[in-house]
Formats: sequence, C-alpha cells, structure tokens
Amino acid sequence: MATQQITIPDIGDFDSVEIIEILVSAGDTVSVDDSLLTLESDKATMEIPSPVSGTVTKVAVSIGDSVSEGDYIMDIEVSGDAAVPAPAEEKPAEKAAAPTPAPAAEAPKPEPVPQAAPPVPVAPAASKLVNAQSMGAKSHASPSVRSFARKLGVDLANVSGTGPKGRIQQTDVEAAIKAVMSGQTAAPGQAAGGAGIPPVPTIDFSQFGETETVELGRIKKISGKFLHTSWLNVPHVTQFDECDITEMDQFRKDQKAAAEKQGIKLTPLVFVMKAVVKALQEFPSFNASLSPDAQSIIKKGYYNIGIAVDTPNGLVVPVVKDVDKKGIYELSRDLMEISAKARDGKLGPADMSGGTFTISSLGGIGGTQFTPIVNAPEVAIMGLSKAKMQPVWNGSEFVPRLIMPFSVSYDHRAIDGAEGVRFTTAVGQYLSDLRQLIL
Ligand code: CAO
Repeated sequence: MATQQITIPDIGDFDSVEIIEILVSAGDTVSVDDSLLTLESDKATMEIPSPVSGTVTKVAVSIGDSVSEGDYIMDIEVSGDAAVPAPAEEKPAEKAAAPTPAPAAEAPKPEPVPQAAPPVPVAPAASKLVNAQSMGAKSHASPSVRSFARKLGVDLANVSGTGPKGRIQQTDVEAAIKAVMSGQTAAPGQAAGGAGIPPVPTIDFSQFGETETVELGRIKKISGKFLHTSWLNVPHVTQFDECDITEMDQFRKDQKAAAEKQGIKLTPLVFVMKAVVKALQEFPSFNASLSPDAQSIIKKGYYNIGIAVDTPNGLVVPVVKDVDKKGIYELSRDLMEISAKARDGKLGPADMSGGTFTISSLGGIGGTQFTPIVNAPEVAIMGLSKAKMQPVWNGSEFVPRLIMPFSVSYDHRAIDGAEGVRFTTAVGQYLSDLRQLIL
C-alpha cells in the first residue's frame, strides 16, 4: 500500500477555480474516475476524478478554496497494483499554494460540463453504450450513487439532480429509470429522445364538471405515435400559397359527365397529384428521405403519392403508386379504390408503403389553410384547402377566379426556404395552366 498525493490535473484554461463541493472524506473508498471534488468557474462546473483506486486518508482542501492545476488536494492510500509512486519529496502544504506536478498518466482530464445541460434519463437498455469515463467525470454525485447508476447502466450525464447544487441522489437515478420504463420520457434514439420534454401535468378534470373517458381507437393510437415521432424529430417549416384553378376546374367539370359514364368521380385532387409529381421531378429534394444519420439525402426515382384519408376509425395514408405513369382517369380509379378500402378497414401493408410524398386534402370540407405534419421519413407534405371564388385584379378590373389555398410543410434539414417557395410556386403554375404538365 502506498499513499498517493492527489493534485488538480490539467483543467484547460481555468485558473484559481473555486471548490464548491468535496465529494469524499477521509475513510471513503474510491475507484478510478470517481469524483473527488466539484469546481465551479463563472463558465462551467467540473468534477475532479480520482486517478487511482483506494482509500482517502486525508482531505487537504475545504469548500470555498480556489485551486489551479497542480495544487495538492488529498491523499489516497492506493489499493492493489494500481499504486502510483507518490512524488518523493516536497509534500505540499495543506492548502497548497505551490503546484505539485500531477501524476500525468493517471490523472484523467476533467471535462467541463455546461451548467444548463438538459437532463434526460437513459433507458437501462442503453447500458452497453455507456462508458465508464462519461459516468465518472461529468455529474455531481457521490461514489455510491455513481456505483448504483453504473450497476443499472444509467449515464449520470442524462439525469437531473435534485440535491444541493443539482447533485444527483439515488432517488434521482430511480426516478429517471421509472420515467423511461413508464414511457413518460423516451430513451435516447427514440421519439422523444434527447429533447428532455417536460410531461403535461395530470389533472383530474372531473373536479370541474362531468367527464367521459373513451379509449382512442387502434388506428388513432398508431397514427398518433407516427405523428408525434415526426413532430419531435423533424424541424418543420410550412410554406403557404394559393393558385388560380379556374381553368383547371372548368376542364374537370367538362370531363365530369364522360368520367361518370365510366364510373369515375373526378375531383381536383387527381390534378393536384399530377402537378405535384411534375414539381417533384423538377425539385428532387422533395421526393426524398434523409439517411438515418441525417448526413445524406436519398432521392427517389419513383413517384408514389400517399393520400391522407379520413375514416371513421382515424387517419390512414394509403399510397397511389407510379403517379407519373398514370393519366387522370386511372388515378381517379386508384384514388376511389384506396379510399374505399381505407374506409372499409381493408388496407394491407403493401397499400400503405413505398410513399415518397404525401397529400392531405381537406378541400372537400372547408378551411382556409393548415399546417400538415410531414409523414417522416418523407421530407415534405402538401395540405390542400377549399377553393373559393374570389375577385382578382387583372390589371384593369376585378374578375372572379377560383382560388385554391394550399401549403407545403417540409423538413428544413433537407430543404431550404427558398427551395420551399420555388416548389409551391411551380405547383401553383402547373395547376393554373395544365398545359404545362405535358411539356
Ligand atoms: N376545393 C374545393 N372543392 C374541393 C376540393 C378543393 N380543394 N377538393 C375536393 N373538393 C370537392 C370535390 O370536387 C367534391 O365535390 P363534388 O362532389 O361536387 O365534385 C367534394 O369536395 C368532396 O370531395 P372528396 O373529399 O370526396 O374527394 P377528394 O378526391 O377531394 O378527396 C379523400 C378524397 C380521400 C382525400 C377525402 O375524401 C378525405 O378523406 N379527405 C380528408 C383527409 C384528411 O383527413 N386529412 C387530414 C389529415 S391531418 O389530420
């Protein structure tokens, strides 16, 4: 057994930093990387990890002292082979003013921890990703809490402490695990991961009046998860626009009777699908997905349009395949078929997969504008609202025109704002003048 004089290791550019916590006392057993002290500068707090395993025999500093690299702080009687020869002579004074060279190889450099780091519990399942270094060097917690967290695979960097000065207690680690297990907080990598989203408060509404609790339907529960995932993961921007569909709608009405003879109902939606595909061909970033690491964009050479369908059980998004290769009648037939299947609850997985861009049309119902949620991992979605006759100034007089409002929400990681408005402008132009679709 040898006694090791512990000194402040290299703490970067910090000098004369105040000790705000002493995490061990004489007699405590510590392992390598267990925190010994917490220092606090005006920019950061940092913990000084033990460079050795052993028993603390003397603490030579007090709370409120200021220390710099090389200052002597305590003695540890080193256990086993981990002993590092102590500097032979020149034992520093109790409150060291003269720096002692740190035992360089064994003194891990502490990492400054931003004080405002968002606390997020980690799922126990993520334990294999946790490394001892990160657990040892970053958070305020006693050796026993560290050991408890290590045993359960919890990274303390992701746990918020409720003790004095944010110190993490065993109960904080337990609460973090409970939150993940009960689904209040998702583990990193999952929907709510990393966001540290505070839960909505639970309220007993019956204290204010009569209530009825009805369980959400199966589809609503499933679509709810997808919507929430997208809402949390995708940085959304919504571009609003409108277009003049007077001629388009006249053409639709002209075709209506002929279409009906073939059992087809022509609505504006199929024309929008064709205009969208033309714009997607011009702006391939909208017909794409981000790679899982969000470092690349995967552009797709096929054009499968998902259509949000309102059913009595909830929202579903069947996909109309190869829209670029189909005419208006064929698309109308497909649309009627998938929406009937959707409403009868008969859609299979193949009917709902392979989409590249989604359209959500509320135009048959009403509204002026809305912000659809991107159907991730797609990167963009169009929302159609109800077209209305409006007076439009043509340069010399107001003329009645049928104006359709629409919006496109997109993932700002994949698409910039200028591209967003170029895309909506192109869609608007194609819908205003259908002849452009055949160019
Ligand atoms: N402006 C004005 N009228 C419109 C219109 C628009 N943008 N879009 C449709 N219409 C008209 C149609 O022409 C039709 O009128 P006629 O019978 O006189 O021709 C009427 O509204 C009803 O159309 P529809 O809704 O039956 O057909 P569609 O092809 O427009 O839409 C479908 C099909 C499946 C998309 C639709 O029925 C639906 O389910 N919409 C809701 C989607 C939804 O809930 N989205 C929200 C998702 S986010 O929660």
